[in-house]
Amino acid sequence: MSELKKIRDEFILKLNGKLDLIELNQIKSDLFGKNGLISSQFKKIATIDISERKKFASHLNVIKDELQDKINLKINEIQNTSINEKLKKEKIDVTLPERSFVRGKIHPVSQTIDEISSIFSEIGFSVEEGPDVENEYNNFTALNTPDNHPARDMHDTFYLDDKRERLLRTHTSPVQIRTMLKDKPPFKIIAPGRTYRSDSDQTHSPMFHQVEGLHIDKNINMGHLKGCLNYFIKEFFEVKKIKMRFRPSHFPFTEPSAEVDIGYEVKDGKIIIGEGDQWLEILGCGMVHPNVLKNVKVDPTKFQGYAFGIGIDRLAMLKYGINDLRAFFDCDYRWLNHFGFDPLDVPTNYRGLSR
Ligand code: 2NM
Repeated sequence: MSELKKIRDEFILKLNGKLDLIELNQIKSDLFGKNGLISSQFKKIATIDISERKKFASHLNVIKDELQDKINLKINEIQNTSINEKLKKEKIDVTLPERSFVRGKIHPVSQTIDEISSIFSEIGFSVEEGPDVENEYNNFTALNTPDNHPARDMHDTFYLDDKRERLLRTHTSPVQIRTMLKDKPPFKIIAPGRTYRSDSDQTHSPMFHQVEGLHIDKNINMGHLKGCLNYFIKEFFEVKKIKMRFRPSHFPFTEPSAEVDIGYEVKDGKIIIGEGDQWLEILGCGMVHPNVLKNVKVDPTKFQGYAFGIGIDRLAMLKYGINDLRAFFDCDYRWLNHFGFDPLDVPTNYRGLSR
């Protein structure tokens, strides 16, 4: 029997036995590896007498193919068996109910801040933010609020140290101060965010939300302020017409100052904004006091403008029919599920601002 036939018979016999993947790979390398039996036979071809060479080479090729095919077949068999065993073990029961999951909701205050930001961005305001922990200068002094002003009282402000240097901001005006100190006029910004006052009852929470606006340029007057607020209120409440009145008021940081009321009526127990003869106070505003501009190195003979402050929580309650302020901050999941917004829902007055 030729040497080739001996190799062939020996390995066919081996390959007919029960083998695992490791044993098969061993056989593969014994035959076809660098110094494998078949590989060595190929190297031998050149040394064989020319008359025998062709016959030997073709015989070798046939045996090589046979062994290779046999090994591949075996590998396939093993792989199929293991897949079939897996399939048998891991049956999928398509009749099982789906796994439940909970999707979060957007808090009405977050939703309202997004809406307000997008309304103001439409008319050229950009959004600025600042820290909740402020210093006394940014929160009071720069804003023309003298040392003895009632707003500085212990009962109102949360101070963070005995020297009263650090405090929780009582409004977002310090953001406007920071912006005016770091940039040059003109300014057209809004500052939404958390604010803090030591006040807690049915209608006051010690933490609440405000958005303040500031527009400083050459020749900005109260007409611009009225136009801006009128546009905002109509957009926010999604009404075509609004009744609005300015009442004289006082803030240390504006002169003149005003409070703005909007007209409403109650129909079938629901508040309707823009009609009726009832008045609802919704914001404070005025022309920025020259002292404030001087404090932030803006020349009040060249630049002037208006500012306003709006309470966000109450606006959200009005728009979305929520009647208890405290529920906003209870973190009651059932409440949020009811009053919250779907993260993937596009609000009716969506303007392309992304969260
Ligand atoms: C209000 C009412 C009136 C106000 C003023 C400023 C600043 F920094 F520019 F001086 N920011 N916000 C302002 C003016 C706030 O809230 C009721």
